[in-house]
Amino acid sequence: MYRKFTVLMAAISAAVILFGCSSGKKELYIYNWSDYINEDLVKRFEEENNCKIILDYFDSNETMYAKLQAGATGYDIVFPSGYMVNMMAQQGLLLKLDQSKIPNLKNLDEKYIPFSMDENQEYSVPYMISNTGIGYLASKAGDDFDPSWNIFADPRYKGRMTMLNDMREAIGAALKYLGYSMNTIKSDELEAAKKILIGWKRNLAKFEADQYKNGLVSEEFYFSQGYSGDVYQVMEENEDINYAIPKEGTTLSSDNMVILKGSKNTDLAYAFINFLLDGKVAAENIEYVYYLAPNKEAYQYLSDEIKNEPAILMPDEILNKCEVLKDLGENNELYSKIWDEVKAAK
Ligand code: N2P
Repeated sequence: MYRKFTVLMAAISAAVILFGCSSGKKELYIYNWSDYINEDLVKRFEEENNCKIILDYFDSNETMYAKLQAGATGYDIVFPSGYMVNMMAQQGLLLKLDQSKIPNLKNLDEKYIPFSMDENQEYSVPYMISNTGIGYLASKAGDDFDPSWNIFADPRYKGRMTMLNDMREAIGAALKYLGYSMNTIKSDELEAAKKILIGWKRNLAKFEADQYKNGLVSEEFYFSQGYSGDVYQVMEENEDINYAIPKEGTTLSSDNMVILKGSKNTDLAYAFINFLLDGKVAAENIEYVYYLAPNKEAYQYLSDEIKNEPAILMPDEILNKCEVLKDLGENNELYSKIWDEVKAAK
C-alpha cells in the first residue's frame, strides 16, 4: 500500500514538473488593471491553446511596480502605462521583445505609437489608449456644468466626490487646473499643485481607483476622477452617469503589454499578445472595455455607438488637450514626496 502511494506521488510530481501544473495545462500569469480585458477572449485563448490563464489585478502603476519590486515573481505579462515601461525597462525587469513572434504588430495604428514611450516596441506593445476625466451624475451637476478639475473644490459636494488613488493622476489634475504640465519638475508649480490638491482632498470621500464605479452607480458619489472606459462601463447600470474631459485638459495613457524577464512561458506570452492584436479580437475587446485598442484592423468591426464616442475614438481637439505622463527619472521622487504630504494632510 505504502509503496503504491509513493510510486503514485512520484508520477504526479513528474507530471507537475513536465507540464507546469497539476492539470497538465500550460499556465500564463497575467497582471493587469482591473476591468481592462474582455474575459470571454481570455477563455477563447485558453480553449484554443489548451492552457490556463491566471489573472491578477492592480489599480495603479505604482501599486504594480511596488509589488514587483517587493519580489513578486511568477507573472508573465504585465500592462504598464508608457512612463512605467521606461522605469521597468531601466530596472532590467523586461524581456527585450522578439518581434518575429508577434506578426500582428503590423495591425498597430501608427497614429497612436508616439503616445507609447517605446516607439519601436523594443520592450512593450501598445494595448489600449485611455484618458482620465470626471465621471458624474448629470442630475447633480445640473445643465450648466462646465467640466473643470476645480469641481473638487465645491463644498456643496463634500463627501460625495472621489479622486484616483494614483499620485501622477491626482497631482496631474491639480497641475493641469493651474495650467501647468503634468510632467513639471519645477518646485513652485508642484508646491502650488500640492496646496490645491490638499484643498480638494478636504471635500473628497477618499482617494480610490476601483470602487468609485459602483459608488457612481449607487449614487453615493456624484463626481469621481476616473478612467474613460471604466466610467463608460458603468453607464449601462445607471443612465444618470456621464463622463467629461475637463476643459483644462487631462492625461492620455498608452497602456502596454510587456513580458517580464522571469517569464517561464514566453512562447505562450507572445501568442497571447499576438492574439490580442488580431483585428477582430481587438474590436471585441474595445466593445467590452470601452477603451481604444490602437489597432487599424479593428476599427472596421466597431459599432457606431463606439465609433461616435469622442472619449474613445478621440477627435484631435480632445487629443490636443491631453498630455502623456513621462518617466521623470530621479525627479519621480518629487511626486512621491508631495503625494505623501497630501496623504498626511488633515
Ligand atoms: C482600467 C484602467 C486603465 C486605465 N480599469 C489606466 N490608464
